Amino acid sequence: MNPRHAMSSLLVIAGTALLLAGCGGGSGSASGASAKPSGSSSQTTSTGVSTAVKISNFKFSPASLTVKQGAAVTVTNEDSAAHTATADDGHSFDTGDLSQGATQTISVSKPGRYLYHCTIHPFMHGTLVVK
Ligand SMILES: [Cu+2]
Repeated sequence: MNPRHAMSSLLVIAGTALLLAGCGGGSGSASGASAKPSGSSSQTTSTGVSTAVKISNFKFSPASLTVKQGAAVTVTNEDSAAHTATADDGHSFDTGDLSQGATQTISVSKPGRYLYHCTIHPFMHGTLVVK
């Protein structure tokens, strides 16, 4: 193998690297995206903030719940009758029919004030505020 040949290809590589670095201009910290291996670190919210809605006696409790955007809200039906928690707008979230003791998790990523109801008992209303 010709050593000069090897050297020149090294130079080419170095030159390319310089060009790439030169193009970055200014804020060169963009490449700091760390690819963490997904796994073990499932974060549990230990802040004691309630992100659960219970349905009992044909009422949502609490009637109004404020959560952070994307937070998981657990809806549990404690009545013997089936209920749903369905966004009034018809698409933001819907637990579907929850039979007694059934639980469904919903989450809303867009901030806003969401009114919801039970499709089986339209007089049941609740509010979910997403911040
Ligand atoms: Cu209901």
